[in-house]
Amino acid sequence: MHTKILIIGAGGQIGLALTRKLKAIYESKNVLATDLRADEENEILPLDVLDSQALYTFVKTYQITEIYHLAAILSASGELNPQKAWKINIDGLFNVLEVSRELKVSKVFFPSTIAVFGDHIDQSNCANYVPLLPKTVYGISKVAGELWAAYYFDKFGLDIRSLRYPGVIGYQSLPGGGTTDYAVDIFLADFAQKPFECFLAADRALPMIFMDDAIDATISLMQADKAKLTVRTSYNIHAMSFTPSEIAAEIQRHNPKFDIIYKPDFRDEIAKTWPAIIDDSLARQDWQWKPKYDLSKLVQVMRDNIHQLASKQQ
Ligand code: AKB
Repeated sequence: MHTKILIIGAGGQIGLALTRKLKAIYESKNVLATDLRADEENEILPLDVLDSQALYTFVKTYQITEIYHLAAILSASGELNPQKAWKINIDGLFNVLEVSRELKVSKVFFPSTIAVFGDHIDQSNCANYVPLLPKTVYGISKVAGELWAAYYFDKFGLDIRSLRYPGVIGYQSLPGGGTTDYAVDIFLADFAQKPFECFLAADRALPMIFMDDAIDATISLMQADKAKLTVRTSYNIHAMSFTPSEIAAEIQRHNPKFDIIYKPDFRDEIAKTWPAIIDDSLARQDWQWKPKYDLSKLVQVMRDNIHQLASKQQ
């Protein structure tokens, strides 16, 4: 069957970069990017995932075969508005699941996160299958989403695939509302030659991934042989782990004048409940996941390209 892709939440941090890559692989005419608001510059059409009728009509009209459902409220924003986060993250997913079941969409991608874990796990090596006891609304909604994904696979045969993203760092797009956003903002401060005020504690280690690796992981999982996939909740993927003081030190190797000040706020409380390193051996085994970027390569590529993001801010 001819592949026709719908991306929901294409205007977000991962959505913009993923849309670009999918268009390069499948041709622009076969990739329909949508978000709540239209965006002519990025060829994004308006579609509200909470409007189930509009979603149904869209999928039917364009004979969509694959959906990447990226629209979500992230951890920090979710704590500020729990009801809204629950509504968007859960009702939105349900609409995608139902339309995919009814119209027999062949594959669906649903992003999960390191926020599904709680502070009871081994934070230095968190396995794929551990009790999931998240401390944020975002984390709770993603655990529920993972379980619904597995349910739709078991019950209706819907081929829905998922990754637990670490903090995603890229120069292609701005993040918004996450606890890991500091790791993008730090490069904007370095570029602007300003001291960086960090909302996490100096020694708060978290799993992180460069955008290109995150996009490659997403597409590799979606292209993987269905028979090889053993995880139908969500796959852990790991690339690197660092603290704010470690990334600051790496930036200082390039710019010795770079300065960081620590002012931990409620986001540090969120980060405290997340693992520092996650064990992604199932992803490596089932679909040969392997990241290309470590901390030193990340800092190099971010510093070389951050002007692109800085110009979008103005
Ligand atoms: C967040 O910080 O909320 C996200 C995530 C780790 O899922 N970047």
